[in-house]
Amino acid sequence: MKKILFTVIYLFCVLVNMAQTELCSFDNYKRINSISVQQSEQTISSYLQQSILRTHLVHGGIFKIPVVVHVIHDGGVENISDAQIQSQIDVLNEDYRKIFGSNGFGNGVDTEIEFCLAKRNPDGDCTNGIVRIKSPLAYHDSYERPMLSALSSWDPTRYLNIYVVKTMAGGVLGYASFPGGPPNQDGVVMVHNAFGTMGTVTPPYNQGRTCSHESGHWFGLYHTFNGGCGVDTCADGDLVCDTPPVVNPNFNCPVINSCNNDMPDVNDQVENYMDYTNDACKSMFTAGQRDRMQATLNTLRMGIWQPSNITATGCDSGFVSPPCNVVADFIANGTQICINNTVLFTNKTLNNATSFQWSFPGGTPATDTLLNPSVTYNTLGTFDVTLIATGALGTDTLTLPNYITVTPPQAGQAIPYDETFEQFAFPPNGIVIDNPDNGITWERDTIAIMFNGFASAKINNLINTNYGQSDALILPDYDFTSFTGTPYITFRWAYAKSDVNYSDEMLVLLSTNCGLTYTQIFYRTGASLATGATQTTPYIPDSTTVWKKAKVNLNAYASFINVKIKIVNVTDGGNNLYVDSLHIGSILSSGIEEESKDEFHIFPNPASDIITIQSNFDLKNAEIKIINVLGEVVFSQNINKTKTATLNVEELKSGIYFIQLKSENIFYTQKIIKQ
Ligand SMILES: [Ca+2]
Ligand SMILES: [Ca+2]
Ligand SMILES: [Ca+2]
Ligand SMILES: [Ca+2]
Ligand SMILES: [Zn+2]
Repeated sequence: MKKILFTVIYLFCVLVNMAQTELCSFDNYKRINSISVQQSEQTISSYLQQSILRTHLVHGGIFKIPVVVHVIHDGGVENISDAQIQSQIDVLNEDYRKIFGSNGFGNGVDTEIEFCLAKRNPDGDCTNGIVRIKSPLAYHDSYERPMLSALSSWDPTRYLNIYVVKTMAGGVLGYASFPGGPPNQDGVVMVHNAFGTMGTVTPPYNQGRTCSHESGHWFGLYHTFNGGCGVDTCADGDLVCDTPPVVNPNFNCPVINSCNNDMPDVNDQVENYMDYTNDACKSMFTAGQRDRMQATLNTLRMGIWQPSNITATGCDSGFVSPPCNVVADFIANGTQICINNTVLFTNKTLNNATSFQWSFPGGTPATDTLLNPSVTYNTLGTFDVTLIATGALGTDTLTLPNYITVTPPQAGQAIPYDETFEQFAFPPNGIVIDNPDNGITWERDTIAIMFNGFASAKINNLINTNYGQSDALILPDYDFTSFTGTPYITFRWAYAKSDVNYSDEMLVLLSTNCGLTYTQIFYRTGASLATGATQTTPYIPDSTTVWKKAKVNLNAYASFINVKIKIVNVTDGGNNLYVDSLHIGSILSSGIEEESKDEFHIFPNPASDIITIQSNFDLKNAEIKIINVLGEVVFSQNINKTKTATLNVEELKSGIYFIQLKSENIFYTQKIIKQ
């Protein structure tokens, strides 16, 4: 197939952000998981205080860490070779063991930690410790971290899970979890071109040190610049006494003395793996860092290095790996579905299978040989799925009995639908609240000046510390088929931020396949969400005029008898978000409500070559993706600080696509037809 070429032409002047980017988003993880990090910190610190002997003497040997590498790719060069993965494991061992003659032989210490690609999986099957999965999650954003674990994860108390992805949002090279954090986020995520020392790696992050850095976080280390200079060189900063304090991340490989509160006052330790300097600059962990990591291994990560686990994972020195037969494995994106919908199967077969034979009783197609097939179920019932995988040594068969259940969709209620939150009962009118953490959630408010009447729905983000948590107003299911006219969803909202740097988010999600997948139809955060000035006190709308109007055309869903819609708040500890005057139906033509101008124009549609995207907002750190009907990303391009961009889709196959525009302040999807 001919290679698809795309160009992005900026019609407006593009300001290039010259500031150094964040290379590792661990500090974002730390902020979001601040409570569990504090708890783990207490465990690590108290172990270090109580331990009179050096912790590694308590253990008296080498801490071996079984590793599984999940390569989450999109079929391109990011599906890196076994040799590139092994080159990263080799660097980890050189750096953590301070191997003589290697790049890791700097001024630091031997941490007595060793890494081993697992030779047995959690079921005891033979493996090379590498899982390869083709998935849209190859384009990674840190909020999708639990989805990576749901796709592929080996028991994190027994394996260090390392994910290698194609791209990471914001140009980040990697990040890691802290010990004792949420199990579905445990491990390290790395971009493929900073992983290992060969193949796809690109300078100056081509010597495997990003992974040495990220696994340092996983063992309980902070950045050397954590908390800036601080006052006390032991109790502040990275809580390691023998790393000199550093005020800001260092890039490249400078000679610099950024803090003068250390005694004696020495230069920043730019050679330390836990700074942001280039790979060639980095060569050491200190004794204090070794002790912190070993404290973690003696407390929060006790199980992983126990001899029984080392034997079970095949990482004991006496174990000789035989050639491994394939191990068939797969996962579906949904198993309880409505009739006439399409299920995506993702192949997770281990050990380099060369061909696949699927069977889908009740599905279309009934058989397939693709890596990741999509199967439509037009028959009611409960159905098995079977995969026979073939490799060099033979075949393996996996049948999941009664895996897919197909039911008829239930007709929703007729529209129009209106809710003004005036009645005392909450949630009203068939609305259900989804509050996964059983903490702060949507409530009825009667204090603010409402857009309509005396009450609205509100969520208090100001006191919500469970950052990243979603709370949804799940609206009743609707039947759009009996409605004549163009259906819209409109509502009013009010919001103010509490901090210039952080903002909560509001999303509206819609499903036409009984909840199998949701499409984001509306998104606001930051400046595009705020209706009032940033304030650290509770935001209370003081007039009807501050309320902004959301309006989304739902005509694309007019033929569905079961339409699910939810309004979601994703908290970042910001401020109150209010929702009122919810309406699903025609646009009210009272003459009082002036419709806000549409904020995006993507034209022409249908298109044959050049598509223009115009926005009323400056698109900050935006990513444009073109996604096909299977959900596969066929194009992605970053733009920054521009209002207009053009794409050339000349060589794209004819058909239906979605253009997805995502930036710091906006999310927008539009269906386009390529002629
Ligand atoms: Ca220090
Ligand atoms: Ca200093
Ligand atoms: Ca109201
Ligand atoms: Ca909640
Ligand atoms: Zn880091």
